[in-house]
Amino acid sequence: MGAEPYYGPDFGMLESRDPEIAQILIDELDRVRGGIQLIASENFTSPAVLAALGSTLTNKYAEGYPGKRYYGGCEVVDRAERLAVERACGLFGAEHANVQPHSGASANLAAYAALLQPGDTMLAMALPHGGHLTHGSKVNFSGRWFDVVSYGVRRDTELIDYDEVRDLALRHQPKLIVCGATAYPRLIDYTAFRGIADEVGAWLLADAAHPIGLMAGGAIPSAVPYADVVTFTTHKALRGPRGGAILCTRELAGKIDRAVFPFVQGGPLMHVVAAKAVAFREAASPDFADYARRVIANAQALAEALAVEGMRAVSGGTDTHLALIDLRGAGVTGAEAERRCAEAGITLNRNAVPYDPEPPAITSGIRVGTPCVTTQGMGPQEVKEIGVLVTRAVRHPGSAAEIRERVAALLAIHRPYLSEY
Ligand code: DSN
Repeated sequence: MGAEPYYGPDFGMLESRDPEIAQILIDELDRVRGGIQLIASENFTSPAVLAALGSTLTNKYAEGYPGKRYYGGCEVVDRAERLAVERACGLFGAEHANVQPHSGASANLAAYAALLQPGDTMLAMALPHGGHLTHGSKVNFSGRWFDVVSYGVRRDTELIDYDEVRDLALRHQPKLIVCGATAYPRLIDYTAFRGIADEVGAWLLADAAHPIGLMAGGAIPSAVPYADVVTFTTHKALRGPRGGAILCTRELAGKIDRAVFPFVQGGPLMHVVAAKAVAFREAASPDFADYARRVIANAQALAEALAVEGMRAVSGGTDTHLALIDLRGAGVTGAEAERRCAEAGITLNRNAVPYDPEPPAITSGIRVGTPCVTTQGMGPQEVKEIGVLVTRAVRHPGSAAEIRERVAALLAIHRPYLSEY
């Protein structure tokens, strides 16, 4: 193509002032551009998002909220936060948004702080079945501070067992029910969760970090009309800066805001807040709606291509941006598959499959996602080829060099961060 890589705003300045760090930026972008990125929780932000991130807004202390700050001189950054909040509410049809959480984990911590007291019972999806650390893992604050009851997926269908969720809710009477996952390829039935939460008088929190971009693009049903609180990250399929956010009902707005600041966080990262506003605006465009639909079509094409090659998708496929592949039939662990794919120029992560006999550091599965390759402009045809390459890399480690050549051929046409981006 002959186009130069785009290393970010003011890169020339960085190169002259700090060549060591500039070299790290070059090496990282070269790494990304030199392989296929299938990590389901990653994406390539736009240059506009990068420009907001690399801006002087990083300098400003703005503890508090627009119009109610604990520092002077916040009148300009207030405009950025108000826009971010307004755009988030408009994009998702939410009554209230808090755009300050630094991450998905701090968004969840704040949401729990708003709704629970230490020792209260919450019901959430088990990490080994696709949940998240902050959904009650013993090694996380959520598992240490709350009485956590976990639900999972059925052994036969590998789908959430809503009967089990209801039984557990009736038996344990949780104050909070959490729905949402990091490695669940199917749609979540928010109507069913709402019904169960109402039956036991629990709050319903949807952790939509993974599917939020698909919801923003209207490609899957939104959790917002059903959940009291929706937490999410802005950097996955949504394609914004690394960070978190919370949507909630008007009724919970004050509690959520006080939980984010001053309970969980101090000063917000105003450059990130501005970058979130940019991403929300981008996600409201018809192009983004088309992108969200293509992400799912690509994930389905990838899961099908892997299945044709004998690599089974958990639950038989996907409705979203990711597929979870069970490698037990292939006789390779997730850790080994991750390593073999990396050698062949394909980046993905090992992941536990439901009822996994292997420990979390090894696992019996891999998770593959299509937000990155779709941003690069790849479609089902290219993605099917990627499925063949993943299978070959996993099954035939000796063929890494040959696979790298095919990866390079795909990337020659679909390379991220070109100068004409
Ligand atoms: N680490 C994220 C993921 O990869 O799914 C979730 O926090």
